[in-house]
Amino acid sequence: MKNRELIKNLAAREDGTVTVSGWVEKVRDQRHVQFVVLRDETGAVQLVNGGVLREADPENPRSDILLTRTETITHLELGSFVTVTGELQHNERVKLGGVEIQIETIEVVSHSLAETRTTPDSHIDVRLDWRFLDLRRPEQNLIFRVQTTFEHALREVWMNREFIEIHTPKLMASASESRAELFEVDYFDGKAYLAQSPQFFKQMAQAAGFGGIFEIGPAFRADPSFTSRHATEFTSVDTELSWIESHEDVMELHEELIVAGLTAVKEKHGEAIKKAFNIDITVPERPFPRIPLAEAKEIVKERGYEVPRADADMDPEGERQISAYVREKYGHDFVFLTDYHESIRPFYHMRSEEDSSLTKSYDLIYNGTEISTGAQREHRIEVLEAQALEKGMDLKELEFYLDFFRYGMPPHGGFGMGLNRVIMLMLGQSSIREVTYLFRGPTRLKP
Ligand code: AMO
Repeated sequence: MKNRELIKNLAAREDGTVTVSGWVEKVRDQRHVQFVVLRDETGAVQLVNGGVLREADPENPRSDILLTRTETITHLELGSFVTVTGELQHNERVKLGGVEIQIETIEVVSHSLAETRTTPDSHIDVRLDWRFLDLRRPEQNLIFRVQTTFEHALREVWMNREFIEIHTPKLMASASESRAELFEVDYFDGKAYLAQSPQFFKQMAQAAGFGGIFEIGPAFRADPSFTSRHATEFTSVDTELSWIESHEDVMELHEELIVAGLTAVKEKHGEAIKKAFNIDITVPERPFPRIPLAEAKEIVKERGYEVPRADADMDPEGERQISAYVREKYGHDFVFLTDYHESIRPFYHMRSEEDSSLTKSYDLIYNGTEISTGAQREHRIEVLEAQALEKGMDLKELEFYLDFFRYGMPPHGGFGMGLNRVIMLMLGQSSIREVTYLFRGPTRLKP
């Protein structure tokens, strides 16, 4: 609509006739005056019908118009989409933005059913069943604006570095991560697998001579768990670059991206985030603290928590504990855990020159939860094959991937980061369900 005014722009506009469109958030139908709160994607405004007429008045030439308008408002269902034209008036006493609109005409463009399907206090499953209604809340809208800003800031870093954006296939012939979390689908006369990560294909871009690349796209994991941080489909932020000397180069790029993302979010949405979630966005100092995994486990143990298996990755409580330590000691929300034992890392991670039982890899922990895994990759085909065999992998199935390394491959590395987890932790949300547009889990495929 050409003359439609966005609600956020009303306060800065002069008094006069305006047209706004949105959905009905509240109606107060009093004897002599009616109030409607109308919300659009940018804000909410109070509409006033001062010309209430409850029954026809032959003395009043505008009787029909006033009566119809009054009845329309009396019967307005919450959630209906309407277009209103009226007189914008600045009025400091109006709490909602200091303006109100005296309604001249109101057109119900699309009616809502009258039932309340979900409220902010409804159970999360009810809210997800009615996700489109749940998302009408301004805090929910803010989450996705923040995500948009964050992604945009990352893209700017990649663009400045002249990285290439790639879109890798999500149908694959083999697993790229643990087979345990693999979705298998019928594919004509055979089987295909949903991509768990663009891992192999971002490495292919290195063999293709692309140098720096990135992708933001879906990843699928057949993970049956119901935790607050697992989804069966999530958005993976991936990057890979050539000619690195070690995983340290990957961590530096990672820091640059995180700092750019949080700076942009703070600048653009800092105030709104404070108001909606009572969270102060902090832009982290570089370099982020780095702690070898073995040392991190010791630190956590000294704090009274022992990670159950000595040869395993940090568990969630261990991650919370090490984050608490880093916050106390360095005042930092992020920590890189480094030097993972090869037994808990995939075959494609490069091993350390000093200690071949360790990998040149890291996990990034943010506010107590892992958001990322990164590494220098093994680019020497003989070593890569040996590592794959050691892990019991089928070289035949990996043949297409191993070929990438047989015709020249520069040293390279990269990381994968769960976008939904980053946004959840940034905005202090209790679950990945809150920050995923449409969550997918073991028992949720709808809507
Ligand atoms: P990894 O398996 O650690 O590494 O995954 C990278 C990041 O993806 C996110 N993530 C998930 N988010 C939501 N639900 C899930 N089920 C889920 N699984 C993973 C996490 C995790 O840190 N190829 C490597 C990355 C690399 O080395 O480049 C990989 O996939 O935030």
